[in-house]
Amino acid sequence: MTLTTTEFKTEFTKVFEALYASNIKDASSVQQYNALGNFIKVYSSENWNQTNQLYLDNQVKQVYYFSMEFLPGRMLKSNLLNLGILDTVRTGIKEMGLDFEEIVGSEVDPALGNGGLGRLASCFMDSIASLGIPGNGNGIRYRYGLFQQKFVDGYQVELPENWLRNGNVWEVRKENKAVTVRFGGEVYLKEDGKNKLRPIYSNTQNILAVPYDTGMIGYENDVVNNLRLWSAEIPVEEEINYKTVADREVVNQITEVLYPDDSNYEGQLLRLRQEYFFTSAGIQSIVRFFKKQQLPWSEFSNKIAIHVNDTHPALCVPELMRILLDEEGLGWEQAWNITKRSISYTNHTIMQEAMEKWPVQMVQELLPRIYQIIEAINQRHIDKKVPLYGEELTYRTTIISDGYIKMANLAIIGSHSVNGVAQLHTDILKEETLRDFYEMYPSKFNNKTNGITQRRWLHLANEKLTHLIDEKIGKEWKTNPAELRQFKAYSKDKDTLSCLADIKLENKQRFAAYAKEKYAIELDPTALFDVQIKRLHAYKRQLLNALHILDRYLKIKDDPSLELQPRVFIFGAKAAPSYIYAKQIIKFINALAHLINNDPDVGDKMKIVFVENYGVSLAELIIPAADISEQISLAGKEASGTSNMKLMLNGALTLATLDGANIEIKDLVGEENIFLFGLTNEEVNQLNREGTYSAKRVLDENERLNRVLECLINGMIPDIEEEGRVIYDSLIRYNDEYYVLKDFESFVAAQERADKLYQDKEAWNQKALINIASSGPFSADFTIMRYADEIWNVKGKAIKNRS
Ligand code: 26Y
Repeated sequence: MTLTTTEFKTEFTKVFEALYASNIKDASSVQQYNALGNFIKVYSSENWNQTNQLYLDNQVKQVYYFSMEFLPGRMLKSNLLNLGILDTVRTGIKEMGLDFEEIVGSEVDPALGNGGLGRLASCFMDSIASLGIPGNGNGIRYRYGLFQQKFVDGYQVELPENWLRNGNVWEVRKENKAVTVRFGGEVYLKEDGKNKLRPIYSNTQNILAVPYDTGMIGYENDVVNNLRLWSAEIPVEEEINYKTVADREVVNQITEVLYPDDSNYEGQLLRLRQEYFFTSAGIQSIVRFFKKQQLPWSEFSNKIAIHVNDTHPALCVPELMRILLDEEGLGWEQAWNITKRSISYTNHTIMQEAMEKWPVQMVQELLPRIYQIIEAINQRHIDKKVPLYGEELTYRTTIISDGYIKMANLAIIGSHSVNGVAQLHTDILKEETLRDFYEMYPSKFNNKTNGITQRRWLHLANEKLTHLIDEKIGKEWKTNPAELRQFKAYSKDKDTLSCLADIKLENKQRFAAYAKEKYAIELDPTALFDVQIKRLHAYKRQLLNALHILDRYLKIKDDPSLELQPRVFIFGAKAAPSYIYAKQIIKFINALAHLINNDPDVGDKMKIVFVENYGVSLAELIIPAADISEQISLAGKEASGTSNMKLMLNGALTLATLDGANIEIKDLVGEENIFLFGLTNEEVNQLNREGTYSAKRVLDENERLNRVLECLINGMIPDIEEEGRVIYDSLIRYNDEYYVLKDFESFVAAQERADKLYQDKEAWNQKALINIASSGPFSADFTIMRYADEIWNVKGKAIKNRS
């Protein structure tokens, strides 16, 4: 299918007029965006339909990626790119006298996730479609996305994110595909006359799950897969039972808000409801689809792969069992084999507080039949494993213990594959966090290092760099990212290096213009741009970054004539609303920013920009402008990280601990092209084992650090009396759980190495180029190929020359 500019203009105008019955030039940019979205939907609908039909006709194996979070980002431009009509449409829009970027910018960025895990799910959707793999996303259509973050007096304030305020052009409501999800009530098992026990339910609350489908358009391959998000509604026949607003609220609530917390425990019951809601709806629709094909049950796991993105959808295990046992009448062994063979699980964190567990009583009351099944799975696990592994080990792996249901245990026992998201993370899972399971099921464990889609994170976010690469090495890298390594040949080419520098400067100017407009902060685009963008967590150590900034500030105050490499420090981070300490760090950094940005002694030597409401769209603005990528988590804590990959792909140099995927970045670029610092995972483990670490001693031995910490409590930074004290105490009184002080000196030394290198522009640009050229292996296309081959056993469309 080719589309000329003239055809586009004609078709687009038609769509617009049909929608708004008015003149396009008078329309608002939201209306223009809506019309363009509709045009794209129509343009791609044939492929969407055909893809579906093709999968059905050929009875191909399909993947279902279950995720509580998706962070797709704005979709207009990426859909145009993948359809191969970005340039045509852009030109057409321009010729019509409209502003393309303004139209693009009027799309609301759907924040249906918290952070890394949700964005990963969306990168995966892009790669699955682009590889022509028959794949589907399954999640929740939250009425409100992750809160909008505002700063008021430097404090984070959360506002509701009404992302559907202008409607959503991409989705298609499919009420004909709705299913019923059952909660609560009582259940008992009754002989059905055919020697089978069937459950009898009473007093259940039945909720209608209505799917909204969104096309996931593959890159120039005519494939359109499906992302299915479920919304909770009152079934029409039950309207009569909902007499009060409060009654109705209980139902609406299920898909009302994204659980805004990726660290702590809150609103447990609601979250459990959400998890069962989208899991049950998804599994029901899979089984319905499978039955339509009239294949024997033995074919189920040859046709269907169900992937659970962390434990949030782990109820897939008992739900599939329930349907197979209760509704389809299969025996336990057969149902169990089907379940295990179909389901696979990714772990994304080793942080104990993010390991999901539900009180037994809560599950019993909310999901009585599911509870019975979990109990039976647990009992069979014990009966089978005790003779093989003994009681002690087996009881450490049970699903139910101490009055809780452990979701990771359920996911591991009920699946055939368990993977971590970077090599170190997988090693830690095997050796520490999930060690007992590794002993029991060594062959289930495997690593799948995360990846990112180069289409969004380079092609769209950094078009100038894309053109430069195209010009030098051709376009092959777009479908085979390994080809990016060809770019290395230009690492000594002065012309290329200077183009690279110009592009970086332009991207920095673009960010500077944003900072000026939004925050009235003047930035010098020739300064070094230092970027840390990720959720706010103690283990990610934004605090370490801030202490280094404070240290520099003191140096300037001591000697205002000091020659320092000018720097712009950019932060983007949301804190979970209930995570008080994280919010205190935000306040501290904002107060520090205020002090430094307004101190005439500092001038252009240092500026701090803490952007509000960091998300996918802001990442697209910030990442291309970065010189340094801060990846400074305490070693062993960050499962993988993915901003590290995006920043590297855009030519930032990584300043990092040996944590998560940073280690793999180091292996690819070589130690001379990365700034490493800090404790290693082994060293952290050793310190933890010895238990002799004393933050106070580190402080006593380091005069410079001592001065920095004093500033937290001596009033030098206005308006942080409480926060400064709490942070100080976390470091000294509570002995610095994340070894911020221990790593301080080596962090500062790494920063000094970075400053020094930045003086030598050519050397710096060379390293930037090597980083770009080495980032191919982090393409999500490769990650997905490995999932497809090694876990899901699904095939993509014939893809040329990928290695
Ligand atoms: C239990 C619930 C509160 C919860 C909700 C969300 C627990 C965890 C999460 C999200 C975790 C997450 O985003 N983890 C990140 O996953 C990325 C993708 O694998 C990793 O790159 C990153 O290191 C990890 O922190």
